[in-house]
Amino acid sequence: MERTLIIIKPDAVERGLIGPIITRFEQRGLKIIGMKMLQVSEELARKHYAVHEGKPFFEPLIEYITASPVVVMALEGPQAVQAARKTIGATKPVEAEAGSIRGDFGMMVGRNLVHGSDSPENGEAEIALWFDPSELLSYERVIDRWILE
Ligand code: DAT
Ligand code: MG
Repeated sequence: MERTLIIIKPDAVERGLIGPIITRFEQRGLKIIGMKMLQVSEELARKHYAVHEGKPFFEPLIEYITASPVVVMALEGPQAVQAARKTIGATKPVEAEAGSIRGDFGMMVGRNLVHGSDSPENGEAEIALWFDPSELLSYERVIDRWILE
């Protein structure tokens, strides 16, 4: 089983899209094993996006992700990273497939609604950055045998 970190970003929260976005992941069959709403500190934002430090869009990115509350989720499933990124769509919403979250709700790269980890290793590292172990749950869903073979 793989785990991935999802962030429902400030634009999605402000636009009232928390529910529809969570629904996409739920309907896909990904299991929510942690979820909370928080105001992101500048320190956490800089840590989360450290790989982009120095790029021209870095400071606007930090401003964006700290501008209003976010909802973060830890999701679990087979190939959860790839499944979630397909559900999210390409980084630039105009290039994202229709049917993906960014392809259905977004227009601009700096307002692209959702974050999803880009590898299983980063999924684990990002979940460790955003969640305390006590905030993560292990449970069986009775529907799992109808989602997972
Ligand atoms: P993703 O969020 O699809 O994983 P990423 O990790 O390459 O994309 O970049 C993180 C965020 O940084 C992305 O969601 C939006 C912003 N970003 C990336 N490339 C950008 C660019 N060329 N111009 C402006 N913002 C960019
Ligand atoms: Mg990324």
